[in-house]
Amino acid sequence: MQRLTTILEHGFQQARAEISELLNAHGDLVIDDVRLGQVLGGMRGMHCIVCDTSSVDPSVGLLIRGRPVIELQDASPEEVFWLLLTGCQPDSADLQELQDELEQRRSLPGYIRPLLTAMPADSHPMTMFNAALLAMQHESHFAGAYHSTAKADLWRPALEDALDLLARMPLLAALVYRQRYGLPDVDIPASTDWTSGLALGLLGREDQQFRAMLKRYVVVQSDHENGNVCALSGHVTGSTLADLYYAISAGLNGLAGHIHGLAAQDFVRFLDQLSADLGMDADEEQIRLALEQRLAAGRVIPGFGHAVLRLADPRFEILYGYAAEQYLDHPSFRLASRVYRAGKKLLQDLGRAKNPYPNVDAITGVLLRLSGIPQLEFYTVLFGVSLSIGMLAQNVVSRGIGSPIVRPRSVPLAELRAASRA
Ligand code: CMX
Repeated sequence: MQRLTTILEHGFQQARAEISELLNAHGDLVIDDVRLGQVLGGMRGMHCIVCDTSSVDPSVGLLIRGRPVIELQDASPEEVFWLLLTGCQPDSADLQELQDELEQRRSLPGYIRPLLTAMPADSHPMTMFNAALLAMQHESHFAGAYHSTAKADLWRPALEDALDLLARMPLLAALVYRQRYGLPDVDIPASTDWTSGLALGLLGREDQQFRAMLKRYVVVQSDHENGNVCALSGHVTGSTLADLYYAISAGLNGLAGHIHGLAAQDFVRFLDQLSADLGMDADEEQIRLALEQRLAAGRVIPGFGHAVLRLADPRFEILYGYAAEQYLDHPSFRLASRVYRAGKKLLQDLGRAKNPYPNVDAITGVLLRLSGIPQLEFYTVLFGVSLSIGMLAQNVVSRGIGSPIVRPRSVPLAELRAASRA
């Protein structure tokens, strides 16, 4: 990966020089203020972390290296990984080299299968995936090189770990899927590209439509700047100079929460409850009543709202458009579409949620199920596989630009009380 390392070396040198100049000349410049509401409100909206791979503009949505995600919807995960890492599009030789590299690195260590077999048969697939990923920390180049490598050069073994982890994601996800649901092994030929390997490993047969869906699914969810719980957990852990296995595992733990990555399975579960109670033809008025009952019981409506976005999530729009092309008349898709309309209208009328639109988790589970993956609990694993692409790139970049250990201050409630009286 000579060209990739040369691009990164050059880019990181420039970024380090720029950071040092900014710190020396403008270290005291005020770029944001911190409100009491933000401290009590989950640090919402604070500008306090550097992230170059992508940004989330409340009124535009996800920008990957400045490009709206819709422009990249037909790219491959490998292309997007390169773009996230370097800020530039790979040419065909770059892409081929990356694909060859991933092919060489993709096999899983022999201890992974026994480890998964030893876990309780009804383990959550996300727990299995993350346990296996963390176990592979044994293979970390970063961990091995730490004591003999200058801090400024740690991005090199971090890149090795990132390439290993990226290469292994499809086989690992497929192994967890097949093991967890008692499915026979699938032979994935050595020359299979990243998306085809994942698609074949999951479905157990070649299917171009499924592969195309998965490619788009992975790409639109490959990064969402650094402030989301998953990426932030990975960033904070990586900032301690823990290797990428620990960092990605930390991020995946964050993703496994109900109001983050588990929302996709929860949305489909809600659809199932709805169809069991009211039938597949439930109309928008009936759905609204069911949603109101859910809110009255103090529960969230999964798949709606967003902490940053103030428009309909473009990731939702892209995948919704794709699903509509394939499944417009399917009863499940039609029911989901009525839930999108009823949920949005209800949240708009109530005016409490700052974003009343369905988010990406409202469509991903629906799309995966329609495409042949009926196991709801597995959806978070696929979200994790996708977001890991961004987390891997972010962690390499963070080591490359010398991001410091993250250490904000916490505030006792009494201090806020006192400040409010002053
Ligand atoms: N259902 C019910 N209430 C909701 C809601 C929803 N989908 N979305 C927001 N609200 C409520 C909040 O709980 C909050 O209530 P309180 O004032 O009582 O605390 C109020 O509306 C204002 O919240 P907000 O500022 O609009 O949203 P937050 O930044 O606090 O939370 C999020 C954002 C995503 C956690 C929230 O919208 C939510 O819980 N959604 C459902 C779970 C979900 O779909 N998560 C996936 C998010 C997408 C992703 O991970 O990328």
